[in-house]
Amino acid sequence: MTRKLIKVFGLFVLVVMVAGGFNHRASEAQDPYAGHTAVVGYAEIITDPAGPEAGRLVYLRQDLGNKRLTSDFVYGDPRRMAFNGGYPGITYAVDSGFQSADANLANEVGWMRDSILVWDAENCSDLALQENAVAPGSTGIVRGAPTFYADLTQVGFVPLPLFVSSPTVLGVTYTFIWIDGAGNPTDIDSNGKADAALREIYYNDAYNWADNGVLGARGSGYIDFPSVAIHEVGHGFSQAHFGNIGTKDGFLVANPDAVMNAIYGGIRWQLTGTDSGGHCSNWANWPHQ
Ligand SMILES: [Ca+2]
Ligand SMILES: [Ca+2]
Repeated sequence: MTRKLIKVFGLFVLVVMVAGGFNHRASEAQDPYAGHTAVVGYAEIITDPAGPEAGRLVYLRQDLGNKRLTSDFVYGDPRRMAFNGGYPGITYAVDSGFQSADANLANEVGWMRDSILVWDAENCSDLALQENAVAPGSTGIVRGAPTFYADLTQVGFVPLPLFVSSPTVLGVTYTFIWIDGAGNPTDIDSNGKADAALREIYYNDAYNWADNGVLGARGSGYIDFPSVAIHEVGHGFSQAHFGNIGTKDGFLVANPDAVMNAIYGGIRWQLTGTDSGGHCSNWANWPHQ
């Protein structure tokens, strides 16, 4: 089987695994959202700059009616509030059950939390965040877990089929969107974006990870975990990749440098101006009703 076929098969498996069983939990017979279902819409990937490609966006539901897959959370979305504890803002969770054994990665659970706080510290926005508990070792919705825990969950170092089919992928953020009973993405707040249901973040343990702020220069053989976690959480907060990709000294490079570059650029624990700008454009008006 060619690598391309393996990749396609891997995505097919993911779609099959999430099909059915994740319906909006209608609380009353007249619920206008009865029949709405959360389905995986796309995956955003950050890659090793020594690999053959820059990070990319993989559409998993491109067959849907209006093909509008750019998505964002809706403040006070009753479909999210039915599973996130009744919280109108964004809830997040950190699963401590899938940790890497890499010797130079000492505090991955702490960094999964801190990567959230890096974005929340931006003064232009108030994300109205709340942390929800998640059972350690919960499988994750992408892999067929029966329960939603939060709007944004970092599941951890899980050997996904994606990491086997695309071995230069460092991390991935899956976005689930709501579809109605006819299979079309919904836009209940009429902002032109499909309504996000939840997001999940996974990391590829095939790489050698570090979090001491020293190891992790591009091409060093180590990947700095905080830098990748902050990048993935950027996707978790609806931010897209940014920066032009070129080649220099045998590596893919991005310009201008930003946390949200599609390729790993070494240790980067602070947001750049472009990262902040993208974040503020998404969230300055949140909560918006
Ligand atoms: Ca919308
Ligand atoms: Ca590893």
